[in-house]
Amino acid sequence: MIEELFVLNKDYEDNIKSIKKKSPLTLKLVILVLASVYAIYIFSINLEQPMVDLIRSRTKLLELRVTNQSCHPSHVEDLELPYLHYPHPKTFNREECGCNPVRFFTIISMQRSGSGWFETLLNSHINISSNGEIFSVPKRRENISSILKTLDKVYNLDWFTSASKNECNSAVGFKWMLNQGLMEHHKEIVEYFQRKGVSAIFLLRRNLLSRSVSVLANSYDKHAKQLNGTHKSHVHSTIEAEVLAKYKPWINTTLLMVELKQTEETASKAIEYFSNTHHIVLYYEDLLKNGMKLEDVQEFLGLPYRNLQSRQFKIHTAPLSKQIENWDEVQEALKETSYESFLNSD
Ligand SMILES: *[C@@H]1O[C@H](CO)[C@@H](O)[C@H](O)[C@H]1NC(C)=O
Ligand SMILES: *[C@@H]1O[C@H](CO)[C@@H](O)[C@H](O)[C@H]1NC(C)=O
Ligand SMILES: *[C@@H]1O[C@H](CO)[C@@H](O)[C@H](O)[C@H]1NC(C)=O
Ligand SMILES: *[C@@H]1O[C@H](CO)[C@@H](O)[C@H](O)[C@H]1NC(C)=O
Ligand SMILES: CC(=O)N[C@H]1CO[C@H](CO)[C@@H](O)[C@@H]1O
Repeated sequence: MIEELFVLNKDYEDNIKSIKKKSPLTLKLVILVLASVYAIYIFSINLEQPMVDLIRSRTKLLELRVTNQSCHPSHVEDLELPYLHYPHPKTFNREECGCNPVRFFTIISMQRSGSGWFETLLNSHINISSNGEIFSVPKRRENISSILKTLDKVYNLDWFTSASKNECNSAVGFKWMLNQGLMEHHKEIVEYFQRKGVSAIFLLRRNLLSRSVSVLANSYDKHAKQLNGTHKSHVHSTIEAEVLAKYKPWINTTLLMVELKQTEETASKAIEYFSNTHHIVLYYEDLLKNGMKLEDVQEFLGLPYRNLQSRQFKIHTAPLSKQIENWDEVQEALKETSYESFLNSD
């Protein structure tokens, strides 16, 4: 805005038309604000204090409107407006990107469902910051007020992780596991998402038996530390993946049936809770098989399309029959149940 006024003085005749075309409202509002400020200056000498306060607050309102007016994006449908934000971070200035709209998102997922990999893909986009599993720290999810305070900080771009981007961020979020306070406080969280225009990205796994294998293998490695004495949940080479995939868990089939049912129910309950928010449901298997799915995600977030990349490698690549110690038993247990299809697909 300052720049525009400067140009106006320098070369009034040439520029006035284009500026008027670009932002006639902004100009009018600037003049209004200036007039109001002047009015306060004149009247504050003889006016009662409440009146001055009223005029001051009016001026303030106008100023705010001017700020937002100047950030009104072009080429955007009205339907999208609730999802476009112009944060004013406390910790830095968004500078030249101050008027680039920012979308807020949350990846809602479960452990061992590909969300770590998915996040590295998103973070390879120059305009996306996905800040990791923020609510893995119990203190931040202790009660709803600490949850909302954390969300406010993330969406105001004041949350710093290795994934934080610069002032030209245009989508900011993090990943949230279903067992990290999301289900307990779903009412308030859904209300927050609706009020603030947060988009939910569900990332789930179709084959819950594969997920169980991954959960067991990951929990085994926590103690076994197979990669030269360090535990890794994600790997960056095929060699590392092969080492971790060598372990074949033995599965307690009684527990397995209970767990599959619980996992399935929790996931569908979560989708139901968030059904009235702006959301998309993705499956890990589909993302692996179909690169186009990543275009859907970027479109959902309203971002310019980019080829997203991750340096992570999938750990379990062999058929399930080769990954489970007591395969015959597991096969027997799932036969003729609604989970039978898990045996045949990856
Ligand atoms: C994405 O980031 C680049 C570089 O920081 C910036 O020039 C561009 O305007 C940003 N795009 C959007 C849509 O915010
Ligand atoms: C919520 O938890 C925070 C700690 O994260 C604590 O400081 C605060 O007092 C708690 N608030 C309520 C209302 O329980
Ligand atoms: C373990 O360490 C050895 C020696 O430093 C190295 O050659 C090997 O590649 C490492 N293995 C893995 C799986 O990281
Ligand atoms: C499987 O888990 C159930 C339930 O915890 C337990 O009762 C049973 O003993 C376990 N089976 C084996 C073979 O460990
Ligand atoms: C609707 C909207 O974006 N309002 C914002 C206008 O700008 C002020 C700060 O200048 C924000 O606080 C509002 O949220």
